[in-house]
Amino acid sequence: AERVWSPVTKADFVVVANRLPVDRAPEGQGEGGWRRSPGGLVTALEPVMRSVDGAWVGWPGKADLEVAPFDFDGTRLVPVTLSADDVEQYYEGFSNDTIWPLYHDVIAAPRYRRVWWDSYERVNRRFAEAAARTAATGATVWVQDYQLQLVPKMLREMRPDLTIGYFHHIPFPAYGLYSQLPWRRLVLEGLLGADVIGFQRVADAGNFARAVRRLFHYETRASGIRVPGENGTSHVALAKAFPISIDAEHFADLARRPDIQARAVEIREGLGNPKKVLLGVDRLDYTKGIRHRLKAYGELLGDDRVSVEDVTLVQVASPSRERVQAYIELRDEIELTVTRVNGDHDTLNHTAIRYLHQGLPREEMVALYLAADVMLVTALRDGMNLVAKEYVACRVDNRGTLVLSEFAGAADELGTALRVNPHDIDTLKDTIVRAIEMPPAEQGRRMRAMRKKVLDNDVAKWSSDFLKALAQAKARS
Ligand code: GDG
Repeated sequence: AERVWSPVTKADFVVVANRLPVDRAPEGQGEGGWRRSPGGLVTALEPVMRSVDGAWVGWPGKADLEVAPFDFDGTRLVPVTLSADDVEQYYEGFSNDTIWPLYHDVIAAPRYRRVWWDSYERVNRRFAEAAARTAATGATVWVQDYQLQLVPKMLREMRPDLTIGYFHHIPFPAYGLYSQLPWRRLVLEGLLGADVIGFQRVADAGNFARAVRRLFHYETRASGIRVPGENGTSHVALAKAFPISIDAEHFADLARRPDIQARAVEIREGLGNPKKVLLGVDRLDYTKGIRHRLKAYGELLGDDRVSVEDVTLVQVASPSRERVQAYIELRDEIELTVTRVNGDHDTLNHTAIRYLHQGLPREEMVALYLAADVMLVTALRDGMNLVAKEYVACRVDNRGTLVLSEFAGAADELGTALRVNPHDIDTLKDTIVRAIEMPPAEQGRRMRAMRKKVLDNDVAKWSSDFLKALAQAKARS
């Protein structure tokens, strides 16, 4: 049934995320000029949003865009306006050039700039205020990710009646690195405003709890941290792992579609029918280990351990954060490497690396997963890595080999992948060769075990586990 929202209707369940779940649609398309954005979080929360009186607070994705709250597909969307300066300082600056590199173990050097921090605080407050205006009395609010770490505390102060959850999609670093952050106490205090703080891996929750003990000496018991509040009050913040996942059944359904299977065959033909297709799919990001992967593959060609006649690597690098300097430099390095490897090894009929700096439609991604004999996930640090789980979900034929970095959260669950340390180029090379040569029976044994994991632990289970923990927190207080 259609719910009718009036401007004063308050929501019992509110998601707060950097981005709204919609993008501006091209002229004449979409619902009211908007269309659902393809992101994973949107799909993850869709079933939850459908079942409750939900609202979603977030940025509409374009600077200086002022839009009144509106309804989309049964959800109330509450836009938060960001100026061009906010985008530069809060988003590209503090979120993506300070927190992102610091939390991914300083693979790139974090930049600590006070004006960025000021903007981060200001914008976090704007999100908290929008959430406070939107939430009904006693509502549950679920804050998403590292752009909004200060929101839980701000919101708790504005609205002590709310139950507040926070989920951290990226790693939480060891204290030795975290302690670099000039605002390390303020960020922890921000997060500790939540009743449940969710992380991808047990190790992330551990790093967080250790940072809290070092800086605040709060009492911790099991996963619970007692956080003192105003005048003698306190609350317990639960810091725990809730590994995120995908809509595995949806991916498997796509992979069973005859047109998509035909497309997979066509892709292989287009590549000159190599014996083996290797695949990498990543946002173009320095955390993903794309350079290490290209280095290993290039050396294998140079050593004559693989031949371009037999093997092709398809690398999809979807454009990302294109105004941040580290990403501009990374793109140049990767494109130089791709050109060099291809220049050295291509023949007129075969290419070593087919490189796409493009976002592809979901169906095309699934066809690629089906076309790939070996999936290379060589992240240097990654909260989870959903690409690894998508590949597994799509292999309804129980074939294919996943090479998976131990530095990706997915490695905790996908124990029968070929695990690798991507910094160790020689072992990475040996592992790629082993994957290329893996007999079908062994592929099947490993893939079946991984498929069971991913199908049993899908994204619906992730959100319901988290929300159950949040409901228990509510019951306790
Ligand atoms: C963050 C954390 C964590 C990529 N290129 C295309 C495309 N994609 C899709 C993939 C996948 C998603 O984007 C990427 O998710 P990942 O998990 O691999 O990585 P991040 O973007 O860094 O996500 C990560 C995640 O949050 C969730 O918590 O796992 O660790 O860094 O779904 O398929 N999709 C399409 N075309 C592309 O070209 N359609």
